[in-house]
Amino acid sequence: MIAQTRRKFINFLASAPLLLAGATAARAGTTHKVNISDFAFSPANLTIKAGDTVKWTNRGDAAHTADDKGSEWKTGTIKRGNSGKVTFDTAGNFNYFCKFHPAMKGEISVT
Ligand SMILES: [Cu+2]
Repeated sequence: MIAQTRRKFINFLASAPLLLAGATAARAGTTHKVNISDFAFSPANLTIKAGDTVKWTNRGDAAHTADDKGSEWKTGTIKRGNSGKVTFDTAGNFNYFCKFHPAMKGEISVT
């Protein structure tokens, strides 16, 4: 009897990580691509859902960044051929720019 109860408890423990993994997978969002080329973000305006990720890829020669105007997030320097990612967990409107070339601007709307 005791052994049986113990086995049930062990089975419960074994299933817990699977339940957690399932919950995480259900929330996994889409990854949206933004290209950086000719000193511009393309697309410059993007509407995504909370939980989604934006991936910026630098297709040009100069290094760039995507920095939130409100300083809530930034990609760090993205060199030629490299990418930077940000996951947006909450709804909001984010204007961003390149810290090296402030005339480069974009907007992410998280719904
Ligand atoms: Cu730039």
